[in-house]
Amino acid sequence: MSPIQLKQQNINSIASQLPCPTYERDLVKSGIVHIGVGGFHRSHQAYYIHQLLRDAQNSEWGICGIGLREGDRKIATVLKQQDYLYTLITQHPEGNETCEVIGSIVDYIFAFETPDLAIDRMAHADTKIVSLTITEGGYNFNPNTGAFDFDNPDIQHDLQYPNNPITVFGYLAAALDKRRNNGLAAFTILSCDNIQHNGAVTRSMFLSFVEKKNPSLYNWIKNEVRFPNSMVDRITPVTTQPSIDFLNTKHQLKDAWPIVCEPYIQWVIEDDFSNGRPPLEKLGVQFVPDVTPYEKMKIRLLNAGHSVLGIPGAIHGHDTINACMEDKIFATFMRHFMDNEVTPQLGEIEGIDLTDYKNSLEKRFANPNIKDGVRRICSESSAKLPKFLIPTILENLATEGSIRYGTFILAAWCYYSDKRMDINHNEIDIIDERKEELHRNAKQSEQNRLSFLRIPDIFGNLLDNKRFIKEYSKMIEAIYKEPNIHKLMKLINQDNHLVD
Ligand code: CS2
Repeated sequence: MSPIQLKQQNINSIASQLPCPTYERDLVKSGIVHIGVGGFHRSHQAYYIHQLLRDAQNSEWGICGIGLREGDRKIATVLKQQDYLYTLITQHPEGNETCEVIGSIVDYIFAFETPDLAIDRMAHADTKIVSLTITEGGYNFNPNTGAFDFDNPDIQHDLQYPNNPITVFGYLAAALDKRRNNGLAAFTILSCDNIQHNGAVTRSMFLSFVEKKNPSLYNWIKNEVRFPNSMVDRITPVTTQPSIDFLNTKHQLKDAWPIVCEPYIQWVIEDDFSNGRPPLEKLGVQFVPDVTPYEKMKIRLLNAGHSVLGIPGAIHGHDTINACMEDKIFATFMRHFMDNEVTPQLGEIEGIDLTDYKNSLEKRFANPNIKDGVRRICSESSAKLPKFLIPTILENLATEGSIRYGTFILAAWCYYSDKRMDINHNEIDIIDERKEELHRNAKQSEQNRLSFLRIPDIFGNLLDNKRFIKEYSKMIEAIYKEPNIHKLMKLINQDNHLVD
């Protein structure tokens, strides 16, 4: 049998192979507009909404995706060809998988080419929520000062041409201005990125932008728009050809961009919406008054834990996170980092047993069927580490806590940015907007041990701390003398600091 193209008109035939949407997708309204339809959005939020449409037959809360960047052209094309349908492949640790066709995305606008359509959709009466996954680096703030970066040329552009925006801030402002002029209620802005206080950060950045642009709109937004904080979680590796082939051969399905994910899924949100919300509590989403402790726990343990494995993993030549976890030295290092450097900074979290949480993270990281690439984990480390790892080091410096695991990762990151080569002399393919700048600074380390850290908007004021400098310098010296990552991690694990 030749494979069937994933498309709405073929749903009945596909349904004999795989679970498919049973709801009338034509009748579903886009109550949610989502900016940044990457793999994570499709394994997480779109999956929750799919279940809601399926189980609760609630047709108000479908999703219209929006792509702002040129790089979104591929997803725009693929989704359109497939009537916005895609397959979600959940990989269980035991080796089996479950597949389901997801139908909650009912439209997609490639705003890069048609900005007006995107603004109109956000300004439409049906739209109640605009949600975002624009990556940790997308919020346009200087982590050192916390201030909005007005020097960004795209922001300058959006201030000058409000009706033809480029950035997410320009789009949100244009759409909200339209709603206000049309007498419509504001939508909620829901950030789903891995940033602590993601809603509050979005609010403060967006208000700084709008204040410059339009003071009366600023007051309206300040009073009317809610920005709930949220914690999101589901490990979603980059889709690779074997997953596409698997659907083809095992299920006779032609899907150009399926999504692979782990079984674990979690979403914790503050119940603070401007204009209604979907009844996601029916699906296990937790609504809490304050999400901060959950966000902090997830970002500092899971996301930082990923980088703690991924950066030395790349130098050592491990390709995936599960390969890092199979390596006892790496697994021990990560657990020590979590126990000794993160846990003391977390305190009590209602309803959470931190030991269970860390044990479950170890299992999730070790899932051999997820094959989460170290390349993905290390991508955009310049945006991730200032949010995932450096705050832990700073808090431990302030409280006299242990810093050696976190500091070693920064030293390893310097070596990685400098040499771009693993210990077997294979090139490391670094994806990072700032990789050249990192490389320039890192490569002077042999002459000046601290050179890598002289990027204040990444490393903040770490350089002002003598204890940190001492520990970091020893680590740099050790790595450059003998880049035997294994040996060094083992020494650190054994409580042998590399520091006298
Ligand atoms: C990862 C996240 O890219 C990363 O650094 O830690 O994408 C992670 O897989 C998700 O946040 C899981 O919820």
